[in-house]
Amino acid sequence: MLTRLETLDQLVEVTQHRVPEDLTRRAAKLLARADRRLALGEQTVVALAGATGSGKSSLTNVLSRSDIAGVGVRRPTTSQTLAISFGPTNKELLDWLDVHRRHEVPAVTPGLENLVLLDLPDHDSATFSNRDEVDRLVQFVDQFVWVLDPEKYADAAVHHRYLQPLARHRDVVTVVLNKADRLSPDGLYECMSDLRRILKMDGLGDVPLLAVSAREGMGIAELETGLADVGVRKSAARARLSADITAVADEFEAACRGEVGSVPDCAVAALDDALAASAGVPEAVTAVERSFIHRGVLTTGWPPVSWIRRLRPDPLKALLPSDVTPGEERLAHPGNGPVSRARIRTGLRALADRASQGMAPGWADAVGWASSQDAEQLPQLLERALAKTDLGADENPVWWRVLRSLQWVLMAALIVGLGWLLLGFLGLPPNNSPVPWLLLAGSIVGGVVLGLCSGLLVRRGARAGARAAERRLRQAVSKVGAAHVVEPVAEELRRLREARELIGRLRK
Ligand SMILES: Nc1nc2c(ncn2[C@@H]2O[C@H](COP(=O)(O)OP(=O)(O)O)[C@@H](O)[C@H]2O)c(=O)[nH]1
Ligand SMILES: [Mg+2]
Repeated sequence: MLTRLETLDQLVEVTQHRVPEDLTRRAAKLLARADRRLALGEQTVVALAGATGSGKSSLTNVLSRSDIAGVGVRRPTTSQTLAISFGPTNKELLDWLDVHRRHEVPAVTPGLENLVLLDLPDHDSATFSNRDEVDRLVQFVDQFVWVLDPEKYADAAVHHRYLQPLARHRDVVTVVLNKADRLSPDGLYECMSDLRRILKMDGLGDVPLLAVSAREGMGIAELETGLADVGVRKSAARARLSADITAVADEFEAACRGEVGSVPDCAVAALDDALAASAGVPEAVTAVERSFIHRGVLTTGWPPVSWIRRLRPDPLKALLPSDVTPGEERLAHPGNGPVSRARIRTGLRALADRASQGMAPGWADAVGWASSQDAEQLPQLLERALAKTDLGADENPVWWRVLRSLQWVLMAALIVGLGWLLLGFLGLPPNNSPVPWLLLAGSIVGGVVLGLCSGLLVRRGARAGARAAERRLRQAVSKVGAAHVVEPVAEELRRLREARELIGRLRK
């Protein structure tokens, strides 16, 4: 019992804000009630309940060998609950039950001394306070004896309002058909079969059902032995609370339904795509490629042409300044615009929807909150993560330098050839050697061809460099997504799994 209460306690905590508030509140109330009830001793509180005139007070008198309970001929007489203790009065218990009409009688049957019998007010009474009293006490008693009579045993109101809700407590319910003396043996048989049928429909098919007569004494000994047994077992209070726990666990089960998997990989990949797009990764990758080409051509191209590129800025420098201090706001960044924020929100919602498919609404909402708890900071977090990512833009490959040296050798040849020709034009020394022309033509053709070839190589290298940068950028995005979106969602799924495990333990 204690472990079940502890389990319920954990369940209330784990499911708080994820199941209807009313359920949390009732479960917490049940825990408080159980603590209190268990502290109040092992006496069993048995309530005689039923419609006005069914004979509750008469049965109370018969069982207590007294005439303490007022018996009404036509009008209901019980307006206040009466407690009969078959042993020393447990004052705290009756105080807790808030029952003030108290009597003590000796126990004639062994076992009865552990019993407190409550004669409940009539529930179909015109006085509303009586109905409230029944509704109140129904929550507190350990064992119910529902008294029906041949005239009104099938009364739909009684079955609907009281007996059907008690189905979850069938372990602590006994039904008696009083006034059996009024029926012929055949009539009684018929009535009992019919009643059994109705009880089955109420979900109380297997509760003990007795035919008794308070007036003639029929079935009373059997009822008394049954009650004494309950008293001896001293377990009715626990059984009642246990049934309450099972009932509330059923409600938790409904409120925590749904498959609990993990966050699907494809949903994570889709989220990463959305985050990457919102943070401008594709643009950055293009910029890396362009910057690569820019620097490559600048370094390895034919010098007379490639120097023009110096006039253009490096495409990457414009997009991602390398010195980003934490917390720095850059309004112009694509990650902060409304479009990219909308992209983030859509991505988060898609992930939450995938992860919470088939879940009860409270949990689906919780998954939604978990996915978007850091949504506001995501643009900055992504920006910071991307700013720290190495784009490979600082290291120029060695072969660029080799090609550059070659280009300069060719340039040197060009200059030598030009100088030579210039001297020839000035006529110093007279010469008509073809060597300067060869030098000139060779260095120009060689430089241009080499420039074109290295341009091709640079472009191919640029694509590879861009791919590597993209990999690193997406890794950085993925890390932010994992820490600020996927992990909180996974935490929620773990919580639901834990809740379902606890519910499973309670319903076992
Ligand atoms: N014939 C017969 N009448 C009974 C029996 N039990 C109670 N009554 C009568 O039914 C009426 C209502 O009884 P009461 O005990 O006041 O019912 P309560 O309203 O449920 O407390 C009274 O007139 C009783 O005499 C019984 O077993 N047989
Ligand atoms: Mg009465």
